[in-house]
Amino acid sequence: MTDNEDEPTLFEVKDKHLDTGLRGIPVGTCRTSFVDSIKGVHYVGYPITDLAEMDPEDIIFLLFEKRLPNRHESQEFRKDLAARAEEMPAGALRVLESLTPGSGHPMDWLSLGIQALGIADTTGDVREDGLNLIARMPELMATIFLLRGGHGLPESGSEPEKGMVENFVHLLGVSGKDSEDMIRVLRTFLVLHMDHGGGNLSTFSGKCVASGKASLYASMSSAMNALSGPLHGRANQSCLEFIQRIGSSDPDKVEKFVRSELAAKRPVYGFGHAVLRAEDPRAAAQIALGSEVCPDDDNFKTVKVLREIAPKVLGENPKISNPFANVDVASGTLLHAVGFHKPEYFTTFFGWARIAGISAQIIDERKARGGRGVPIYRPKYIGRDQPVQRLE
Ligand code: HAX
Repeated sequence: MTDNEDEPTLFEVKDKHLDTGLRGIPVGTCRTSFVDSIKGVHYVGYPITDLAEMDPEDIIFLLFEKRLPNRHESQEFRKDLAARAEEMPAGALRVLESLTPGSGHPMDWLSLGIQALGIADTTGDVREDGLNLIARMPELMATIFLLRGGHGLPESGSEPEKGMVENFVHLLGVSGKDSEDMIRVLRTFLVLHMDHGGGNLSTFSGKCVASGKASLYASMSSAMNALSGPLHGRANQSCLEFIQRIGSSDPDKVEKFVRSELAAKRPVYGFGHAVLRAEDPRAAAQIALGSEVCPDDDNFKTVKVLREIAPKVLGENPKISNPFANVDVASGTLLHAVGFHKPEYFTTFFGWARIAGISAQIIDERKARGGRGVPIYRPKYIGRDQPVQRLE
């Protein structure tokens, strides 16, 4: 691993590690978060459950500055984000108006919207661009929701001083009692999804592209494309669809359903993880929130029963490294319960959240090596099955 004999060997790459998607192979350092296989993700050392109820803006500050803000800093940071949102080059989003409502997947619209904002307003400074994009996400998200639904551009003017989530809900035209639970669930959703170490596919992809000195917007658009895959961010959409297919909270029926899905070689959504080896604390946090916000929701009742039954059934198969609930087990159910009825939009919330963590990690990588930055990514691939051929 290292030419320097004084340094410990971190990992010896063997033939069996090739073609495994870099599983477990150390490639860098991450200052924003780490994932403990039992205790889950920690942001800058804080366990995620300690942060779940905090303001999303304060958590963005934490990921960028590597410390929580004091009250004054928190207020100033929110003002800064609001000012950046006011400067949004909203005309750039007209490109989304040219798309047919309902066409494609919302993640494709998100990726395109980010590129459009970048075309209009890249400063070239990844920190500036990251903060600008974070500040402008509520309006971009609301624009995507409304245009895709055939409702035209947001009618209510943007009010970024309300807060990011509050402004998004306001731009959707939701107000009063209906907006309260929506805001509560979305704020927690954003905090829980902002970062998850350095090696998850979307974060890694964003940093890879950024390492070639691409702009923050181009890097983030690539990250969103990576997130859109059904094995990655789009799993939260599949999870709600899975829960709705169960359609019962009768324990016997739930168990029968889980067994029949496994027999049909289909995934039991909301369970298992590549790194975690216990229930994801983000699942527990969302189930606790659901018990307050939507205890009588039918999907939520199914989630609670599934959380008990699925680990027992999955645990019978020794091949499955982690039979416990993951972050996606309840997130879609909560979003549905507070009024977001179309699961295909759920991954855009994940993307919105992740922009904070990925931006912070890109900034950190640009500062590495005394400001020279992490060099352009270039892992090694071993040539195989390619005998030298000479032209006659
Ligand atoms: N249902 C059915 N089979 C499962 C399973 C589950 N929940 N979890 C693991 N397995 C299977 C795997 O498919 C794999 O089978 P093969 O050997 O035939 O390939 C075997 O058990 C061993 O898998 P593993 O080592 O325990 O887990 P992986 O790292 O390969 O996979 C996954 C991790 C999250 C992809 C997997 O657990 C899964 O498919 N879960 C269901 C889908 C889901 O909830 N995804 C969201 C994950 C959260 C996340 O990261 N979101 O971004």
